[in-house]
Amino acid sequence: MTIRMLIVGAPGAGKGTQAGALAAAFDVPAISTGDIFRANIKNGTELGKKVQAITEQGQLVPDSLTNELIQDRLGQADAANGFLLDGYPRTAGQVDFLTELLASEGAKLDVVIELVTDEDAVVTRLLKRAQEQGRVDDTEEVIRHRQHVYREQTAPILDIYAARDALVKVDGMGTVEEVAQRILDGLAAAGF
Ligand code: B4P
Repeated sequence: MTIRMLIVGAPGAGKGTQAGALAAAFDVPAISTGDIFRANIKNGTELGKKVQAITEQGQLVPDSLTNELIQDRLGQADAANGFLLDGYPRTAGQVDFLTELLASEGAKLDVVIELVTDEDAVVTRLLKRAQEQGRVDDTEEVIRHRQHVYREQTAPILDIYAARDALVKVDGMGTVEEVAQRILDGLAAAGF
């Protein structure tokens, strides 16, 4: 089965945490723009140099760079029969770009999974990750800013997908296993 999915949620909602197993369940690659940016920063690439300060401050990388990256990644062979995008699109401009990119190949998104979480509880999750992994954008100040950016720029795009009847909302609070099961149940109820 070909399936093109997105997983969307506020910072710390559990997107990256859920993406691997979910993608494996549908036999598609999980593609995380955040992971790709972090790998480029770590490897000191030209792209990494351009985005390092932006991501460390919790700002969004400009659409032009992010869209180009996604176009390249979705053009790779393993994405030909579907994918799970994690953390993209995050702006209305990215939604338009992705819609047009897929339409140019006669394709469209099948389903968008929204993880719904409590803002204060996810700050606690992210501060725990800061202790374990030392991610530089996981300080309380930067987390609060990322939440603000999410409310302003990313949350509104969910209305676009709701209007297309492609949105599955899932309660993202609880254990990782509980959330994973709710996602599978939500997808099954939507016919996937
Ligand atoms: P992301 O990498 O997408 O960062 P994130 O929102 O924190 O999500 P992540 O997937 O890492 O964490 P998760 O919620 O799974 O983006 C980082 C930055 O890259 C952005 O700020 C931006 O600068 C840039 N960027 C990325 N995409 C972009 C785009 N499209 N356009 C422009 N800029 C872009 O998990 C968080 C923590 O919670 C983990 O420690 C996890 O263990 C824990 N957790 C998860 N589920 C849990 C549960 N059920 N219970 C307890 N803990 C849980």
